Amino acid sequence: MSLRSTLAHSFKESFAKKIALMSSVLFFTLLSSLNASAKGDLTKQAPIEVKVVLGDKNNAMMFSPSTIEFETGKLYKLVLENQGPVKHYFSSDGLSQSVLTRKVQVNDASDTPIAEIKGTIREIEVYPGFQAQWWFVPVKAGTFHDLRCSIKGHTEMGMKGTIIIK
Ligand SMILES: [Cu+2]
Repeated sequence: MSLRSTLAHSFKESFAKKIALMSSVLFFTLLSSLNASAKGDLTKQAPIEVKVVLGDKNNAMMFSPSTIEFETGKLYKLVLENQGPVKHYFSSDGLSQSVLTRKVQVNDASDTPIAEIKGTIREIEVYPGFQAQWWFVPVKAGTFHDLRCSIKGHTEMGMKGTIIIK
């Protein structure tokens, strides 16, 4: 090999090495930015399940528990289960204005999802013997004494509660 071709060869080699290095740097930068966006998406966490029972078999007008606590930045799957013989609402303006809703999910009797509702939710009506799931991330702290069932007379008979977001 002449000196010129040796130089050309080593130049080619180092150029190829540089390209390989640059593309692996690019690849890892891309990978870590993908990771960062997955970590940054608060709606993609494993949900914390919280269950609230509406009414009971003796037709008591209550939420159980009637004080419900959440923390900002965590994903919740709030399961609203109506155990009473009449329909009930779960309604809190304070909660609805302090969360980012991912979805409301309704499952059939075999627990297969049959509907997902997306958008801002203000209140949810649950029929006797059924449940609905409200998936949300609280984004604002506060204490709200406005949880109630908005069916005529139910709030007055005790169907009310408090929501605390820390
Ligand atoms: Cu009610």
